[in-house]
Order: sequence, then structure tokens, then C-alpha cells
Amino acid sequence: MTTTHPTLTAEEEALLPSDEDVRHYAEHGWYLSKKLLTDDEVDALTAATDRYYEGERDRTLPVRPPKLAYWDPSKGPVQRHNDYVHVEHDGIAAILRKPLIGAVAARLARADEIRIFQSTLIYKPPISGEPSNIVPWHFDKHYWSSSSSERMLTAFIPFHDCGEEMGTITMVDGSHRWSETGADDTVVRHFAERDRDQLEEMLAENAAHNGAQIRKIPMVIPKGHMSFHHCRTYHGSGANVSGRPRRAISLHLQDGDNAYREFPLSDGSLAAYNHDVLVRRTPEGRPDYADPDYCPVIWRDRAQQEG
Ligand SMILES: O=C(O)CCC(=O)C(=O)O
Ligand SMILES: [Fe+2]
Repeated sequence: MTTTHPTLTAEEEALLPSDEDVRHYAEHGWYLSKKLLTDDEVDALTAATDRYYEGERDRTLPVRPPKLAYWDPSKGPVQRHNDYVHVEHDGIAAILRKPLIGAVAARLARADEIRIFQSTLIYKPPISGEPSNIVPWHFDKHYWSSSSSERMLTAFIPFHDCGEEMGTITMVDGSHRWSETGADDTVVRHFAERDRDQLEEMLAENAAHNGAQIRKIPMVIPKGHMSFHHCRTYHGSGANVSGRPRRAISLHLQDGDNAYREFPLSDGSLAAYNHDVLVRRTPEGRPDYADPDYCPVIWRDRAQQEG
């Protein structure tokens, strides 16, 4: 079988995380990258998402999944979330599929292959008191119980320098290594549907249970750089008091081994993900989280490609 081999230039190789960076990620659960996108690529992303917000689509989802985030102008000046932008817009996808992003993720996750899992376009309007701008503490694996992998990770990609005044993403250092306490399955509900104080409390309880201090680290991200976080790293973000919109994409990534699994919830139902009503089936009849239309491969190690 011939596959297209994503390759890196020598300049790109120099942008990969070092062994020390990979150790840091394993210990702390987050990594601030080097400049993985050129200014031209970031500007192209801004322009493509401007057109997306104006309604431009290359295709639309054939059905609307139950928990789809899909801001449209009728929702007004709240924080915007739009899922599946890599599916609906080729200009956005072209940049998100950059092999270098996958290669960085592969190093961090110690994986041979990286596929897109989801992409969410995010816009925090510059309204300092806007409650929807606050992202309560959560970790992404809570929404991914139907995924078998414990190594999934997210790249948070702002379209501009992004600091604390914009409400940048903030990591709870080392929290991916905590064991959970008191977790019931309400945590699988998205943070937008949940009480903020309850999530703050859950974070404090989990820290205490693990004898850990809560150390919150805002990711100060220069344009073209991105932060990566492990799927069990607690994170959230605050108000945008900058006077400018905070624009970004959360690029959720899966390692090659990830697959759908049955995960029973306490009410007897099975955990589900929006993909389950969209992607093709495996020969066993399960949702295929490797369906290239929704979950394209963006990186495969050379050894794996030639094997
Ligand atoms: O928008 C933010 O600050 C947080 C985004 C997020 O939850 C994520 O990237 O997983
Ligand atoms: Fe998240």
C-alpha cells in the first residue's frame, strides 16, 4: 500500500520538542511549542475563519449530532464555539493538517500516528464581563469516554499573541497525573452545561485527594506558537479584558491506536461522542474514529509508513 508520507524540512525538525521537552510534558501535562505556523499561515487562518463566520462552507455535516457546538449570528455576542471546522472548511483544514503539528503531537504522546479528532473554532468577544467567556476547569477526556486512548491531546492555537489579559488557556500543572475522586458521570457533560462553582470545587477536591497544590499556569503564547495539553490535564480560562477578540482553534488530536469503546454510564446508557452519528462503521459495526473524512491522519512516523 502506498501512503503519502508527511515529511519535515530540516528547519521544521528543529522545531520539534526536545527529549527534555517530552519529559517536561510527561511530568507537567502541558507544553508550549516553538513557532509552528508562519505569520502567513496564521494570517491565512484568520482570513479563512473570517469567511467561515460569513457563512462560507465547502461542505456541511449530513446530520446534526446531539451535542454539536455551532455558533451562528443569531446567538449574539457570547463566546463562540464551532465544531468540525476542519470538515466544513478546506481553507481552515489545510492549515490544521500541517504535518509539523502532528509530528510535535506524536513526540509528546509517544505515538507513531496522529489523527485529528475534533477542531473547535473559538472566539471570545472583547467584553470584560461576558459570563460565557469564562471556561471552567475541566479535562478533555471527560468528553471522550467513548475513546479507548489515554494519550489523546489538544493543541490550542491562537491567531495572535495571546496573554493573560485576553483570557488565555491556563493549565493546572501536573493534574493529568492525579487520580480522580468523587467523579460521577456528570463530569461527562460539557462545561457549558455545568455549574462553574461546582467545577471549581471539584478541582479543589481532586487536588486535596492527591495531596497536590493547585498551580495554575497561564499559557502566554506568541503568534504562531501553540500550547499542547494532555487529555487529563485540568485547564480553563478567564475573561477577555484586552479590548480585542481572542481568536483560536482547539485542535483535538488522537494517537493512531485510539478507537471507539463501549463505556457504560451509571444510567445504563453508553457514553457517546458526536462522531458516532457521522463516521463510517468498522467491520464490527462500531463508529470508526479513523474515518478519513472526519479524522484524517496528519502524521505517521517514517518507520510506520514503510512498514
Ligand atoms: O478556550 C479555552 O481557553 C479553552 C479551550 C479548551 O478547553 C481546550 O482547548 O481544550
Ligand atoms: Fe478543553
